Amino acid sequence: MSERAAQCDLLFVNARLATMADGYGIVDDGAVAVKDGRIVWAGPRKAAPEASEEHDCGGLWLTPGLIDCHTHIVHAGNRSDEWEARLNGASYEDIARQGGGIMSTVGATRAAGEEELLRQSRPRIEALLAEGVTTLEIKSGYGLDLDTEAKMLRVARRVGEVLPVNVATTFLGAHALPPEYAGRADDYIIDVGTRMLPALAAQGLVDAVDAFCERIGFSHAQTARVFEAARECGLPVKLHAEQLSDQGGAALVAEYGGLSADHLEHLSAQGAAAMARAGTVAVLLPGAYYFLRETVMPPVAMLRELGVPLAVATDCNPGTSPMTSLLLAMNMACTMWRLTPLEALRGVTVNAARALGRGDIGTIEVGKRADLALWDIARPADLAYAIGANPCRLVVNGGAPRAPRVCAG
Ligand code: DI6
Ligand code: FE
Repeated sequence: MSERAAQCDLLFVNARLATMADGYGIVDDGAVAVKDGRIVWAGPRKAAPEASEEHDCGGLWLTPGLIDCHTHIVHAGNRSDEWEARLNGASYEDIARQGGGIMSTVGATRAAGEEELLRQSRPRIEALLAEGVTTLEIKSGYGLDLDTEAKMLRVARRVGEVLPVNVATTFLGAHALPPEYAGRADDYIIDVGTRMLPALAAQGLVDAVDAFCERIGFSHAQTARVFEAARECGLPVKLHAEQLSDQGGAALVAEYGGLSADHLEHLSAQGAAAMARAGTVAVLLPGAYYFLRETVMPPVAMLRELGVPLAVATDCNPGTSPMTSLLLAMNMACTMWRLTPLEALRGVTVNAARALGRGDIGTIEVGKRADLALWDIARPADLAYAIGANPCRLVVNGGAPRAPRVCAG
């Protein structure tokens, strides 16, 4: 073995690379060298180092592993019954009176044990993993009490242990007002900030803090209190902002140096400018827009012009985006909102990494984690182009290759 051979343990060869380092970052006959789970070299095959082991990619396209940077994928129960009732003419009020809506998911999630919560969430997560997802953000927010929020976050951490995926957890205690606090939203926010968040953070369960700033959620002032509490815990913030109305949430999260402002259909020019100044990522969630049959689009052209990084995610949740395909989210963002296929792919790789504050993933570059996906496609635009296709042929997590489907049966 030559000295160079010792430089890497595994070399992916005969791949067309979309490194996403700059634009698509295409390398036609490329190779990627991996050592100890990290990328130690990437470039044209003819200049590649030697390795103890080679993996022939058969001329397929290799991209960074995909990143779903906004999900509520850990939850119990299902709301297709409400959805069917609404399509048969029932009103939201009828459904709410029968204990439906977000509170039905809260009830089911509170009632489920940890194993059961994992069992119900697992097929949804496996669907994402089959499409080349290697990092997944998971929010709490269907517990709305300390024990259940902790349970959701523990299950989220366990997902990262039992399945081949990196998990980033987000505490979303300020998602909705629990029935125990009816008429006392300020008291609930105090509980979220002074008791729940510090306790969960002390257990290492929280990577970031989120809130739902909306007329039907929490006010600008209440959201600011949650962000103050996050700052005291040394945790980064993100926000469900401007989904249904303009509450000035994007400017608020930008003021706190937030990682991302998500949804943004009703974003103002001032909000967008504040995000641009702060480097806050715009996370676009086409699944919720589609499922709610919204008509006001996020101001993509304005965000693009201001240089705000765009990310795309599933928002997987039982009420407004029962979606477990990140490739479909890419297609929807292009079709409905005119993102380019390049923007869509950057939105689930390099910019999604940024929305999670993760500098170690999202591109194929030296020093990054060896999280990769191999695709049987003609060109990278195919990932956003095809509806319902899954051209993923191999996934690599921290240097370890696996089949796209992880389901044991
Ligand atoms: N915005 C939404 O669209 C979802 N949460 C949020 O903050 C709704 C979640 C649900 O209905 O279960
Ligand atoms: Fe959401």
